[in-house]
Parts: sequence; structure tokens; C-alpha cells
Amino acid sequence: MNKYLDVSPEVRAALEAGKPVVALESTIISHGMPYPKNVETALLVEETIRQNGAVPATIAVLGGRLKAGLSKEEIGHLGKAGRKVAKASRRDLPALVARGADGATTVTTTMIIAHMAGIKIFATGGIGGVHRGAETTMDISADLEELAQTPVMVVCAGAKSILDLGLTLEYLETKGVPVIGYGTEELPAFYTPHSGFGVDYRVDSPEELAAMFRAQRELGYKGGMLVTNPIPEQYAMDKATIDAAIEQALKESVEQGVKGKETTPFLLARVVELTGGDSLESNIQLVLNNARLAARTAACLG
Ligand code: PSU
Ligand code: MN
Repeated sequence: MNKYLDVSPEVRAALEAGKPVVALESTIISHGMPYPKNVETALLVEETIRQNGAVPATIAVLGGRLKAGLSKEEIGHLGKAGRKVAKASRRDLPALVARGADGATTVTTTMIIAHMAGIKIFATGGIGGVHRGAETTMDISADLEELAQTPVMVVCAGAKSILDLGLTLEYLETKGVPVIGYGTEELPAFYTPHSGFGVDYRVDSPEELAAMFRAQRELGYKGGMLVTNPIPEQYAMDKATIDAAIEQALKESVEQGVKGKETTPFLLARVVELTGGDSLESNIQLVLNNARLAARTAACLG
């Protein structure tokens, strides 16, 4: 066990008994949704995972310790602090650990800490990717590199069109990351089930997801697998409405010179404001949908 890692007693007991465990990230809590919906959602996601037979392990950095499994109070603290908590990607962990600081884990660092703890699967909303305009900004999320090197299955609802979805898929192909569509041949676009881009493979059951992940491990690959699970149709947003909000948010981010790690949180927050909260409700529903699939798949992973 890594000397900086604390696995909660409940998560540790489940892992030792070979019971299903699903990791959850904390940047979605502190930087991805406004308070108090962020805390309510994080607790509801944990509850949904339990109802589907698995143990939730929300991941964060607290006081310089890497935590797998948080208390309700710890989740509340991250949600209330919001964007005041450091957003922790791979490059940030050494500083946070050395300084005894708090950090909210992105997809990248949640994968790193989940793997350290022995957790194979992780549910979230959306991943980072290649940003629009990356040909000049070089803004490419570290999430893509982590998927290439850390053996965790990530269940998401695709990626938001704040990103260049075509370039994101090209990058994942180059890095050898399988992109699976759950019940679909099309990459979902987070708020809507449709992006117009194809996935690598369509899979229709948790058992088949688990079989692919097992084969990847037995082939000796080091990387992870991306499962994209479309938002249920009844919670999807109107495409024109969400596209307009994203275009407006992107325009403002360029005008205001938003850069680096601030870009994604800025865009996420503006999209929620511009859609009057409708996008937040879709966001919550798609995370719950991913939690259910991840819990059922965790039971098949063994
Ligand atoms: N996309 C979302 N919601 C999120 C994020 C992305 O729809 O909460 C968060 C995740 O934690 C993801 C991170 O790992 O943003 C990516 O940030 P960046 O683009 O700076 O790598
Ligand atoms: Mn970036």
C-alpha cells in the first residue's frame, strides 16, 4: 500500500472480501457543479451505487493524504469549498502531498488513486479531452494520457462539445485506448446521446464490458478503457439550446483570456448559468445512470 494512501475501513473491507467497489471523483463536486446540488448529487451517487450492490469510494486529497472512501462530512467540505479547493491533476499530487494540502481529484488523479487502492472501475460524468482550438493552445487534458497508462475502466457519458470530440477520439486511438459505446455505436455528447462520431465497439451488457476489461489485463496492456454511456433520452437536452450555451461560454472564455486548468471549470459553470439550471439536472441524471452501470459492471469484474 502506498504510504500516502488512506483507504476507508468500509472500502478496505469490501476490497479484501472481493466485493464490487466503484471509485468516484471529487472535481465534479468542487468544480463541476454548484453548491448545494454538488453535495446532494455526490451523496445520491454513492447511494445509487449501494442500491446496485457495490461500495462507493469517493476519492480526494485531504490534508496531503490520498483518500479512497470519504465520509459525508468530507464530501460536504469539498462541496462547500467549491473552486477554492485545488483542482488536482497528475502534476499537482507531489505538491499537495508535500504541503499537506487538500485537492479535488480529476479523472486523472481519481484513476491514479483508485489503481493504488486496487479499485478497477470508476464512474463520472464527462472526461477531459482535446479542447477546441488545441492546434494553437495545445490544451489537451491529462485525462487522455492517464487513460493510456493506468488500468482503470472509466464509465462516462461521453464528452461535452466544449471539446473537439473528433480530435479527442483521434488522440485516444493513437494512445490505444478502447472507446466503448454502451448500447450505442455513436459517441454520446454528454447532454445529448448523439455526437455524430462512432465509437470503436458497441457493448450491450455489463458482463461483456467486464470480459473486455479482463482481456485487456490478460494481454498485458497497461492502459485503461473508456465506456461511454448515453444520457437517457428523457433527460437529454435540446441540441440547439445546449450548442448555443456552449458557443457562448467558449466565446467568453476566449474574450476573458481563460487558460490552463481554469478553462474546463469556467466553461462548465457558464453553461449551467446560461441554461438556467436545465443542464445541471441533465448532468445529475447522467451521472446517476453511469453510477448504476458501473456498479453492475463492478460485480462482474471479480
Ligand atoms: N467534464 C465535465 N465535468 C467535469 C469535468 C470535466 O463534464 O467535472 C472535470 C473532470 O474532473 C475532468 C476535468 O477530469 O474536469 C478535466 O479538466 P481539464 O480539462 O483541465 O483536464
Ligand atoms: Mn487543460
